[in-house]
Amino acid sequence: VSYMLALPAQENAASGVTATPQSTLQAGNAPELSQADFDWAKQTYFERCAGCHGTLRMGATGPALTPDVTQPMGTLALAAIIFNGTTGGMPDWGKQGLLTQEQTEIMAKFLQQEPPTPPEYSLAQMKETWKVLVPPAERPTQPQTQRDWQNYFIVTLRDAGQVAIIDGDTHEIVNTVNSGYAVHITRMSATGRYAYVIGRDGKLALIDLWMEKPDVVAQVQVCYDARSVEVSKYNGEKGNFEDKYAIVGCYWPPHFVFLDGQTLEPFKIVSTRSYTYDTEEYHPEPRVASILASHFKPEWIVNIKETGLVWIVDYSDPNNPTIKMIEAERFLHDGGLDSTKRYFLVAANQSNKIAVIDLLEEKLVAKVETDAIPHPGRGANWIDPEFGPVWSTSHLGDGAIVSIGTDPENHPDHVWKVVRTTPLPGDGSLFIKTHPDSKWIWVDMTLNTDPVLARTICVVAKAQPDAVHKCWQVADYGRAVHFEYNKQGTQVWVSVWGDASKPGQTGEIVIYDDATLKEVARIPNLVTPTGKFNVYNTVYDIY
Ligand code: DHE
Repeated sequence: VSYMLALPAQENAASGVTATPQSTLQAGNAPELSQADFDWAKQTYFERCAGCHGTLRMGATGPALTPDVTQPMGTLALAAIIFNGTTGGMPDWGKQGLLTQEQTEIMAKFLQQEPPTPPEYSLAQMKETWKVLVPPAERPTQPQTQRDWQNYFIVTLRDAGQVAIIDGDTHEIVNTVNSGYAVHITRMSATGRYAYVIGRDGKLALIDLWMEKPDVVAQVQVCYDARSVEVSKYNGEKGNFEDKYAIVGCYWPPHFVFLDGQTLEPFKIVSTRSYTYDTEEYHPEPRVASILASHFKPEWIVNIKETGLVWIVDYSDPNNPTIKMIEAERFLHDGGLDSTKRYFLVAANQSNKIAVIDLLEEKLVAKVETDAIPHPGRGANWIDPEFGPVWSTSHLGDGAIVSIGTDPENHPDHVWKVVRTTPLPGDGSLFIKTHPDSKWIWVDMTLNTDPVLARTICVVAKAQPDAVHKCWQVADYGRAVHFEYNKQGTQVWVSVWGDASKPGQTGEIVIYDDATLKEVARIPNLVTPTGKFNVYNTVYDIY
């Protein structure tokens, strides 16, 4: 199955690239490239490289790749990095067999050219893609299923361009629906009734979980490249916004979009092009990283990666939104709430810091130095036997879990400090998870270069958090990635990425009993299962 992302047809015209009649391109000192090679490299860069290096190649998770950087390096040095990867997280595209030697050289030459700028995307274009398949008036007025729909898991089947809706009680697949390409995350509406599924290609699907067989009831594309979606959750003095609005955060174009929560009609676009928080330099591509809904105010916390600002966006008057811009740290990525939901902790991954935002007072309260490249997902909240309430992250660049004190009231000496570092057998961790009722913290090492560690997971005992309690291989192939608890907090689901072309190794979900750590079930034959979002835990931010 191809998981290629296609740039829209008008991209070529708008960038002015293919419109040029000449057959070779050369910018300044860049090596020559035929038009066909340039077009191939442009598309491949967008699909494989832009996520980390930026569409305009200004750098974020990966370093900047603008001609002033790449031309002095030259074709050979660049091609070697593209082929072999680096220990800093650059994948070995050649060794993995995804690019040939010739293709890595074409890419190396392309990187020495000026980056082409993809087109913008207007509300009118969004509306052309907008479809309401089942209008709100024709949807069920109460759940049509005997199943506990609040215990459904929405599971990304990344390379299939689908999500599976799986019953958390019976482990049966209730339905598999087509979604955007390589779905990144799913968030539930405030009541849990709707699931909002965002594809990497900016396609948003709305699934009604009250249907007997949950299915897509509306869809729309709001950008070419996206990673985040969130819903309005507030219900209080300022009104009831439950299930009312959704927001999608885009990588390209750099903007976020407000949509009607019931129909997905897009109605407001806010550009994030602006100035870096520290040097006040214009940035043409500040991408929208994680978005979280406040539980206390009609607000979304929108993290602007390249400028390092956390925007608190008030959605109570969404056509005239007020935005408070909080200076935080550059390269904001993923994050979550503390156990009281008052504080939001977000990784500034390439700065090796966690920024802490007080959502009641709407200000930055701390920047905490961590190990290399923190990558918390939404993190893990638990009570440390010595330091009280903490929030933890694992890291891509270091084999360690770092725990940060989160209790200003009763543990003021430890608050917003790293109170504990728990070593792991390896680096390359993407996700960590726990549940308030669990005695464990679960952690993966998905991107470790050792294939055995990449499919190994570990648990740390909250009662003895100095070292891991136990590590084991989840499968004898592939990589283990991402955890989610069931609604009861008694079982943990782990994904295994496999290879769809190898029988018996397609990919699966492995389910463990949280009390005993014993395997209880496997859901086999899933194509690259990735993020799993339990309805109840996602609505209430339980992690
Ligand atoms: Fe993710 C969360 C961006 C690579 C799986 N990822 C996020 C979020 C962002 C993001 C901004 C937070 C969303 C939110 O909370 O609103 N991810 C990016 C990238 O820019 C990056 C580094 C490169 C890219 O090109 O996309 C990237 N992510 C990956 C992967 O390679 C993963 C493992 C598989 C995939 O689908 O590509 C992956 N990202 C996930 C998952 C989450 C996520 C499963 C949600 C975790 C959670 O529990 O909340």
